Amino acid sequence: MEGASLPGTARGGAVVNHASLVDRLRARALGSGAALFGVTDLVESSHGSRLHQWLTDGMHGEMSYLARDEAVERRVRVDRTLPGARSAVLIGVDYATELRPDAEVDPSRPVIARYARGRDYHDVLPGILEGLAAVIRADHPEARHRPYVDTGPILEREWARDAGLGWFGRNTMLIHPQRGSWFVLGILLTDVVIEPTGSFDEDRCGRCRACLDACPTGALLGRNAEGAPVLDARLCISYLTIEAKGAIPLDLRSKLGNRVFGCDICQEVCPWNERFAKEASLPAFAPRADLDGVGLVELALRILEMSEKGYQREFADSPLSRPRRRGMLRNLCVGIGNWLAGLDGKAPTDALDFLGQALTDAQPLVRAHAAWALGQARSEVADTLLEHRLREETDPGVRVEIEGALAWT
Ligand code: B12
Ligand code: SF4
Ligand code: SF4
Repeated sequence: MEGASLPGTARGGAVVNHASLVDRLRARALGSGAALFGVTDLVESSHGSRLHQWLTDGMHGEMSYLARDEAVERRVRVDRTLPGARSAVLIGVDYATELRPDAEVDPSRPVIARYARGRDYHDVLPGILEGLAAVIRADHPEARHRPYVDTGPILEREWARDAGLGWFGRNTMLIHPQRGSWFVLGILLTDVVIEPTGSFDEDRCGRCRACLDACPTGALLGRNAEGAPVLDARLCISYLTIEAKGAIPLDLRSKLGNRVFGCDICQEVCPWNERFAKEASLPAFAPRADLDGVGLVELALRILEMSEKGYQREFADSPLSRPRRRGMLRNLCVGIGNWLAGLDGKAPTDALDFLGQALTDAQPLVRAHAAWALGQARSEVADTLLEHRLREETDPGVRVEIEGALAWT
């Protein structure tokens, strides 16, 4: 936590000026663009059983990388990742450049989660953590370190809570009382003992339930008997648009609205963000110019014309690369379908043109979601496109989508 300096201490016979190390680490972190800083001891996770239960309940969906035995063990026991690990230095970096809610945004425009509007934080935070490692190395040349920014099985939020960076909100986000939750986390494991800065033990959600009420899909299930916030990732728009590889379940598509990458709703409504959030200071998080003010159809057409290689090149330094071209087109088709559903059969020509082209894309996933979107248009032109395609379509899954889309007539 942004906080006080601590007295020097003696450990293992050697007197080390921890106070000054913590102070220098804090100064380096804050000077490099972090908003929050803290240090914690590394003990076995006290919430390992919660992680096991979440996985046993299948709430991680297709994110099998979370459930592998080795990954679970390493999440609970950090010394499996860095033998002899004793301390963790945590940073929180603000990323939001737009603090107002997105709700009023025009439904013909895509909403992309705030963390993904600029450069990928996975590429930005490691540099700050390497700088912190250099500060430790100046005192302890033999020290071993391991920086992580979602890059390994680490319970980042739990260690961040233990380092004083905030509490687990009902939306499962780590929230800091002077910052809200628009920050991402990075962690540096080290085998050097550094004096901890103190954990954040309160729950400041009080009786508020704003995030639970606002979540469009019911993914937030409230706190369990132990007080841990529970999220069913399979229902979360963030999971559906970024992590899920296959079709978006039919009953959830309309709930996505125009959120085509990630979701910020449960943070937008949080009073701690309304009151305390601050804009990102790092220029890396400035929104990409090519996404600024772009329409759903314009962006979808641009991506449709790219190959997968071209898409990866275009979004190389952006989180948008993760769902790949086909996942992003899937999401855009759903966004366009939801927009068209609100137009009473008056679908604009460019939207129908795009969906007609997407209906012949090489990827069945794209064709399937284009078919669904055409069904939302409720227009003769859309039906003609669907009927033509049905004559040629050979993929059974896409045929089912086309038949479903035509079923309204
Ligand atoms: C998998 C994952 C997801 C999944 C699942 C999210 C989830 N809530 O579990 C999906 C794809 C849905 C997702 C979405 C998002 N994510 Co994400 N995600 C992760 C990841 C990689 C692992 C999280 C995990 O292990 N979940 C499993 C659950 C069981 O663990 P947990 O959430 O840490 O929960 C702990 C508590 O339940 C606690 N606990 C247990 N018992 C008790 C008891 C009490 C009393 C208390 C208080 C707590 C407690 O123990 C658990 C384990 O330590 C982390 C990075 C990381 N390595 O940690 C990023 C991370 C959590 N994500 C992050 C972000 C920014 C997002 C999004 C905002 C992105 C977006 N805009 O779309 C959304 C937010 C959705 C939401 N409301 O959570 C940030 C969060 C930063 C913050 N301020 O909290 C992280 C930390 C990445 C980072 N490096 O910054 N994410
Ligand atoms: S990110 Fe969106 S869908 Fe996921 S829990 Fe929050 S409000 Fe619900
Ligand atoms: S919206 Fe309310 S309940 Fe949800 S995390 Fe914020 S303070 Fe907690």
